[in-house]
Amino acid sequence: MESKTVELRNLVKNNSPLVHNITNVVVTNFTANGLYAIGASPVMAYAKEEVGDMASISQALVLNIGTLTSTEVEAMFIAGESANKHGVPIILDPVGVGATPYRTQTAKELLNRLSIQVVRGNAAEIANLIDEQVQMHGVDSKVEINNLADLAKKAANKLNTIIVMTGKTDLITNGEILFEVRNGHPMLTKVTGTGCLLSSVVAAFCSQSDDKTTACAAAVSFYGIAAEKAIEVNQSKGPGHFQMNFIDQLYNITDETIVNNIKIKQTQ
Ligand code: ATP
Ligand code: TZP
Ligand code: MG
Ligand code: MG
Repeated sequence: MESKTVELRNLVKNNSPLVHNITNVVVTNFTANGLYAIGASPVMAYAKEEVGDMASISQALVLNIGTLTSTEVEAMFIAGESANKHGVPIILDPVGVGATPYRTQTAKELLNRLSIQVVRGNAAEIANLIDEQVQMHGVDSKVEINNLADLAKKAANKLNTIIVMTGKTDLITNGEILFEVRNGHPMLTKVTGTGCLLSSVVAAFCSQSDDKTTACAAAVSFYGIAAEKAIEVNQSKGPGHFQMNFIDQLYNITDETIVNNIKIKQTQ
């Protein structure tokens, strides 16, 4: 996985894939800056009059329901249908699914009506998508869930998509093979939007490979290594400096650092 991760990171950097994000109002700027830092080209477009055109010229589409409104949901379906028609991969971030019925119903409807290649969320969000009810604390998952690998595989099979289930250990599965990624740092949980930005980084990596399960694992590991390195230069200053240093590491991280720090294991 070392060479694959390095290769995909450099493909993103050299090809600057256009990533169309329909995302939430909390994380828009952080997501755009994070995508620039890895060498991708971000675009945020929400108007129903243009999202179909924008999705059609993009290399990946991210649908993030973090601050969804009915107008935005309408735009997500138009963009999603266009992406499907033009072979553009779709990554869904089901932020807060399980917190309110509207979020849960909307995410399920997106999965039913569109062909979605990857769902990236925390364990509670993934569980709630397949009706294994788990309590949500707003947009955060607060409950320990046992048998995370079984849950991820079940969700992948039931929803017919790749599942990227993040937390202390990240699990990536297409329902058959399963990768465990142990990179990352708890400080990522102290900065809003680190999950959302990861979904967009996953989108950028997926745009560069037909083997999307491997691309997801590579993206998640690369992202976690950047967090580990940001802590090393953070000098215990806290989340504010971490956020800044993390963006810098997404930009600066070397091939050698990736090779020396990668923690991906294929366990199934
Ligand atoms: P939540 O709302 O539950 O925080 P999220 O959408 O923000 O979910 P996370 O699961 O926090 O998504 O994942 C975002 C990033 O943070 C991932 O790279 C993940 O590996 C990392 N991460 C989350 N928790 C930890 C942890 N305890 N230790 C190390 N890395 C973590
Ligand atoms: N409220 C609605 S969306 C959002 C908040 C705080 C951002 C969630 O970001 P993440 O990446 O899931 O922590
Ligand atoms: Mg988080
Ligand atoms: Mg999230």
